[in-house]
Amino acid sequence: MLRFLTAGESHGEGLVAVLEGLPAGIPLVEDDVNADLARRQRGHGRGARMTVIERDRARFLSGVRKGRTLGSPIAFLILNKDWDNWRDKMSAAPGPAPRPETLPRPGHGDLAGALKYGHTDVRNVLERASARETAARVAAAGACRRFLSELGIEIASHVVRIGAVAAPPVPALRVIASRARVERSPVRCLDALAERRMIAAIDAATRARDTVGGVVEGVATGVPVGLGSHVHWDRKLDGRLAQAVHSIPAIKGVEIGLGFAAAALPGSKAHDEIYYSQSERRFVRKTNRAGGLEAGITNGEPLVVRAAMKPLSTLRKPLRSVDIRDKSPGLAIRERSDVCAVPASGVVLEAMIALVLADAVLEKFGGDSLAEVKRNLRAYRKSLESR
Ligand code: EPS
Repeated sequence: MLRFLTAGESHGEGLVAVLEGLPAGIPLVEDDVNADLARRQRGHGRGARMTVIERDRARFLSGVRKGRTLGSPIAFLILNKDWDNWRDKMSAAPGPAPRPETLPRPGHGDLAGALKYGHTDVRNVLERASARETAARVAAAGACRRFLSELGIEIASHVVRIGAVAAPPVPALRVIASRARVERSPVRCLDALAERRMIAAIDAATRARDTVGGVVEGVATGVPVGLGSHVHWDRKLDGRLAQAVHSIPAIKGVEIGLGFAAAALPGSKAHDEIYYSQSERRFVRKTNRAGGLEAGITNGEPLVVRAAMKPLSTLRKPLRSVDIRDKSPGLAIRERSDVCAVPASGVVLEAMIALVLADAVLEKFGGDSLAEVKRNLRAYRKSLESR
């Protein structure tokens, strides 16, 4: 239904995304996308690249005319300001190669990528393994988010853990209602006490020349019953979400609803009992332990997805490594990087949720124009009321 590709090296000239399959007639301006790009750059613990050098903005090269999508592929271009500093090292033109980087970082793609692709310079791997690529995803997802919001589907995220500091749980509807507050927090956390302790944890990691990971939670409200399907493994929406979220760099775990905690509970405490609301004329739950998904199908409750981010693998006090040229021991390469990118990863989590949901919506409700999708969704909702 919906397809998207990204291209671009971290210190190349720029990033490109192509999104194909969005219907025509969606109101869309570059600022819709740029707002998300700006959110992705922020967060306590980001390094000089994000805070000083880049000011990400996407240009639409195609697919949008006079503020509305055309139904044709939308191409996004984000230029890297850092390119000016890397032009010589990263140029596509033939010429002398700069000194190769040969001491792979444990935890990064450097070693496995170099072995797999036959590279003798790990820069040929790390440039694309960099989380810089997520800016292109966020741009494409910004268009999906605009589409979904036309259908009453809203997506938000917040940070629920940084290192050893956890924030208390927040109901999905409150996360959506508190979006502005999340953005005012330097760590995108809704709890003031946890926020202070998270900032302190990042500062401690900075002082120790270390890095720190965490957990982000993404929620989506207004999601209709019936996205995804139970009938086949690759149509299950929980599986599709898990794949998409796991593909975010440094994400090592994905949970939906109670997630891993459900394994420790008895069945009587792990599910959401079913009620019928006469006034709303729909089936309702008083809890949302399933995180809005049962058997791979959305059940009409808010979607709740968490992602665990490992501490970034570029350390100012590097770990032991081996030189891939002569196998001699050494310390891993030390790059300028972030101490903590957990707040930013929440924005990327929202992006992946938006891309997966937009695809699932189009699968269920089809339509070449926004008006057609809305008509199909309205008719479906009406049919549910008469059940
Ligand atoms: C990254 C290293 C840092 C981060 C980068 C991801 O970049 P640099 O090496 O240029 O300082 O800032 O993140 C981004 C550029 C971004 O847009 O999120 C890495 O090695 O993954």
